[in-house]
Amino acid sequence: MRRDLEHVASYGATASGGVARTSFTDADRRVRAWLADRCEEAGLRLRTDAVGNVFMRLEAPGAPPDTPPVWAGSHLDSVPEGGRFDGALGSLAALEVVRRLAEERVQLRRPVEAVVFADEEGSYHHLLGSTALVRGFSADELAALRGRDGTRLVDALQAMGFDAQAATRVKLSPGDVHAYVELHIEQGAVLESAGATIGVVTAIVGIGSGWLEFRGRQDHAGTTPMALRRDALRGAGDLVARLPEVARSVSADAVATCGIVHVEPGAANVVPALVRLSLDFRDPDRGRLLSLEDAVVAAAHAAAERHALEVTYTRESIIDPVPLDPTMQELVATAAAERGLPALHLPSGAGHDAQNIARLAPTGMIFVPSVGGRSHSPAEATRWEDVEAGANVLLATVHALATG
Ligand code: HGY
Ligand code: MN
Ligand code: MN
Repeated sequence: MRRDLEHVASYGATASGGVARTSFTDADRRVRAWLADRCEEAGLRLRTDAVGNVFMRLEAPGAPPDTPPVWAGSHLDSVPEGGRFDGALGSLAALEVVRRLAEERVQLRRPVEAVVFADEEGSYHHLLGSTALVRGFSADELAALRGRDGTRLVDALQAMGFDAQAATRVKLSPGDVHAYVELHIEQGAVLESAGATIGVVTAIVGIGSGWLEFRGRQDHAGTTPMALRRDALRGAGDLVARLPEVARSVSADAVATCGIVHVEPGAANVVPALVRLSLDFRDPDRGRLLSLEDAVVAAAHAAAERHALEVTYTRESIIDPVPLDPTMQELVATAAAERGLPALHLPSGAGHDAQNIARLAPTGMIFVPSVGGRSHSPAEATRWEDVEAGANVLLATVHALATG
C-alpha cells in the first residue's frame, strides 16, 4: 500500500512535493490507467460509469445474483495544489482490502467493491460522482457545469472516453448498496492532539457554496480621486475582512471562506468595476448553515452600501449535514479496540462522498491523524504506522460487513 501511495503521488506531482491531479486531466487519465492495470493483475472486474466513478469488484461466489455489494472507497482527484493522502489513502486502502480478501480466499456472503468517486474536489461540481449516484443530475444541469478554465463537463467526460449522454442515468436506489466505509485522513489536528490513532466519524458537516458579485464603476486609476470612486474590490475586500466575525455571530463551529476572486477588467491602472467572489461556508447544523448564508449575504449588502456598490448573491449548492450510522460507528470502534488502537469519536469538518452515500446505505468513516492537521496543501502528511492502522481497521470493518 505504501508503494502504491508513493507511486500514485507521482501522477500530477508538483515541485513542492504535493499533487495537482484535478479531475479529468492528463494526470487523472494516467492514474485511472494505472488502476486498471492493478485490477487486471488482481483479477478484479473494473467498471467505469458515465461520470467517471470507478468500481473494482470482487465477487461472492455463493451469493444470490444481485446481492447488494459492500463498498469501500474514496477519491483520486485532488485540489489544484493538494497533498498525497487526501482521497488517495481511502481509494488505495480499499483496493488493498479487496486484493487481500481475494488473496486470502475469504468466503464472502456479499460482493465487495472498491469505489473511486469522480471529481470529489469539485473541479466541476463538489462531490460530482457521488451526487450523480445518489441524487442524479438532469441533462440541463450537466450541460451547465463548467470547470475553472471554462471547459464544459460534458466535453471533459467525452474526452475521457465516458459516455456523457448516459450521465443522467447512473442514479442508484436505497438498497442497491449494502453498506459503505471510507478511510480518510482527518485533515485537522484533533486526533493528533488527543494522541488517538483512529477517528470514528459521527457526522459530516453541512456545506454551502455560492458566488457574490460586487458591481461598481470602471474609472481611470490616476484621475479619479479616492473619495469619488465606486471600487468593486473595496467592497469585496471589506466583506472578506469581516467573514470571521460573521461566522462567529452564527456559531462557534461556523466557517466561511473566499478562495477565488475574479477582478474585472483586471488592469493595474483601472478602478475595478466588477468582482466575483467564491463562497464556501460550513456548519454542522442545517438551520445554522442557512443562517450563516443569510448572515454572509447581509454583510455583503452592508459592505456594498459602505462603498456605493451593488451586490448580488447566487447560491451554488447546499449539502446538508449528515449523521453517520451508529452501527457502522460501532463496527469501526470495535475493529480499533480489537487491535488495541486508541480511538476517538469526532465529526468531520471536511466534505466527503460518504455524506451522499449515507442517503443510500448505512455509512461509516474512519479517520487517521494528519501531521499538524495540515491538508489541502503539499504539507499534508500521515505517519505510515497510522496509515497501516487505518487500513487494518478498514479491512476488519469490510470483512465483518461482507461475511456477517
Ligand atoms: O471541500 C472539502 O471539504 C473536501 O475536501 N472535498
Ligand atoms: Mn479534499
Ligand atoms: Mn478527500
